[in-house]
Amino acid sequence: GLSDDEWHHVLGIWAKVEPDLSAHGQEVIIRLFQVHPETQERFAKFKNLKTIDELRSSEEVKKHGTTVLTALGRILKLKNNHEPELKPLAESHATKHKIPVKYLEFICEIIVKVIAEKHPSDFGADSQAAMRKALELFRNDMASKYKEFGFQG
Ligand code: BLA
Repeated sequence: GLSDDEWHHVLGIWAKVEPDLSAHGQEVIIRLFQVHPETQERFAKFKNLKTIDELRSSEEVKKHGTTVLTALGRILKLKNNHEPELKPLAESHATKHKIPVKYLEFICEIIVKVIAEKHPSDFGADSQAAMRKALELFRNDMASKYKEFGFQG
């Protein structure tokens, strides 16, 4: 797990993200699809969006970005005790969406980059390191739950 000090960093920067969660979420999803186009293929509902303009003007993309960051925020706020929140997410991702752990790594890296771009003066080295650690904890626990649900990830 993370120390109290590390969680303090994580939740401090998250408080800066939250007032504009949907803009952050939209940017994360669009960036994910641009940098790793194979991830877009996982979404039946986004397969028709071919250009950056189509992605930018899609309310559905914005909505999914908000869903993702809302879920992540709830998990982060539970700190080291995120299991009750994580379990249903791991189940849907293992059995229904079948999202490889590699893709979780992709999106976590992009989340750090997007926050760094939008909050250059509030997301220093210590905060970034703490956020990376929190996201690694999230991914590792998703990966072990995946196995419980019979998905090798
Ligand atoms: C759906 N993803 C969801 C849902 C939530 C998240 C809460 C809706 C409820 C559910 O189906 O369980 C949460 N998604 C997250 C979180 C992250 C995220 C917390 O990306 C990352 C921090 N899911 C992934 C990744 C992909 C993904 C990396 O974690 C794609 C590469 C896909 N999530 C995915 C898909 C759906 C989904 C395909 C269903 C979308 C739909 O059809 O509505």
